Amino acid sequence: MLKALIFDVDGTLADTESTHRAAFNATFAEVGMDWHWSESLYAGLLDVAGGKERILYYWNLVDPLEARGPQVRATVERIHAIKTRHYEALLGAGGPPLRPGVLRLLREAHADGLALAIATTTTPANIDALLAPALGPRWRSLFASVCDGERIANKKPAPDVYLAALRELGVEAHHCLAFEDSENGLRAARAAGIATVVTPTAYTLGHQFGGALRVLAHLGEPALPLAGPLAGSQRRWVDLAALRAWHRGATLAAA
Ligand code: XBP
Ligand code: MG
Repeated sequence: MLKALIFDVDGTLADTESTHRAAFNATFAEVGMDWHWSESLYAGLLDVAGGKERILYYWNLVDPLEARGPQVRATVERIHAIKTRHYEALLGAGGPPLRPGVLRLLREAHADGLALAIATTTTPANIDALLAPALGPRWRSLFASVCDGERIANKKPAPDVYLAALRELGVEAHHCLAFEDSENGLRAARAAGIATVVTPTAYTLGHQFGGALRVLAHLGEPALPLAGPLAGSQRRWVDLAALRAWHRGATLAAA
């Protein structure tokens, strides 16, 4: 029986990585670093989950000697705090909307008594900056669990953040569905034993999604239907009936 839906944030709830990239570049300019992450470079850097880890990874690429200096960790923390401030300011000025079907499914699921959770690699302040405008200041009350990048040691593709969400939900993996946008995210959710629906973004279209329950352009809306009907139905947007049917199929296949 399906008891909970667990959502990734960046790329899944909203297509936020262009805003993250702009925040990183605004930070590098502010602190006087001659780094600039282009779309194509950033798409590759997204293989490294976590903004702090991404900064350190890139630093090792461009200046491995300096990247091993004694102050590097403190400098990365300082840069990342500035980046988070830029990201919050960009979202405050009008960030990307929630992706098609996300708000509708959150509301349908919550009304139907399913538990909702977030399992993300991003910084907690970023979740509020994205969801408060979209869901209101009391957005947190919609979710039984919010597990973010600062609460776990090993980021995606490690399963840690999903295992933490399962523990907080008090639900077993086979009673859940996860929603992700990236290969790392899919791997993390699958490693935690959770059947996963993938909705890639332009940054992750080329990723490998083997083992996904479904890979869809987005979750769809009556006003913004998918290009074709969902497999086995005439519906052109994902609703609870479709999720329950897919979850039943995954459960039978695993039996
Ligand atoms: C995506 C990430 C994050 C963001 C940047 O998280 O990997 O690192 O790219 O945010 P998810 P931070 O897809 O798991 O939501 O700079 O705060 O890490
Ligand atoms: Mg993501």
